[in-house]
Amino acid sequence: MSDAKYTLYYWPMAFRGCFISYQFAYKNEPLTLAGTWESIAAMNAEQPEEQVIPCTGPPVLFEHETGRYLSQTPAIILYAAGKLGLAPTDPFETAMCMKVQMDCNDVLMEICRYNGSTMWTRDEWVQFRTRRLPRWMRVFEESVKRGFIGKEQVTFADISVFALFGTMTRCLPELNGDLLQHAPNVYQLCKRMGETPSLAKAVELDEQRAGKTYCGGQIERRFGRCWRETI
Ligand SMILES: N[C@@H](CCC(=O)N[C@@H](CS)C(=O)NCC(=O)O)C(=O)O
Repeated sequence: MSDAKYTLYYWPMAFRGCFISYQFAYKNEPLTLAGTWESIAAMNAEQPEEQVIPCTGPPVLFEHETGRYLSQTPAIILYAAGKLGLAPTDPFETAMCMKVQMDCNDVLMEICRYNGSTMWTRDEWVQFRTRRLPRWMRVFEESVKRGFIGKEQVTFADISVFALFGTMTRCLPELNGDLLQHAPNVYQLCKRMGETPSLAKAVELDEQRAGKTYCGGQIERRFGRCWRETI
């Protein structure tokens, strides 16, 4: 029987769920990963009034001891970071980590086009890749330079940045060069984090579980087409 104190409900891929699972993994804290394509689709189809926590989509964290559920990635990370010792003690520094984490969340929303509400066209993808994404990368690069992330004491923000760009470049390796060009310090940070044995193991499990699936569904298939047409 697992000695995990928490269960994470998410699609069987890394995308947004790994922002949470990597926090646990980094600290070698067991976490049960739950969710199949069918069960998460069923969870999303439930009415808010009948859901364990009213939300539009996972990740959802379940705390075994208290029977409580929490949704929204930043809220889950903030809560878990407190439990795992990954949040700074100074409230302003914690808020700064949240700023970085929510920057990551914004990038995810942009890259998955607000959960596939519109599909990438070749031109829009080229625009995004040549303008908006480099700007985002520079935002994170400047965050390293200003000491918000990448310090000796690893925080939930560092792990979030790894979850964002480590996963993005693992699943879409064509973007490795973009990250190296626009955010060399972020590239190095992700490399360092990825070499941590506990995180390396979690990434390997994600790779075994879902291969290089990035955000799943139709939007993922559209990515494939954008790549073929632009590279
Ligand atoms: N703001 C939420 C977004 C949650 C979210 O969009 N989840 C996706 C999976 S990555 C989903 O399944 N959404 C279904 C939907 O929005 O209908 C968070 O940060 O957790």
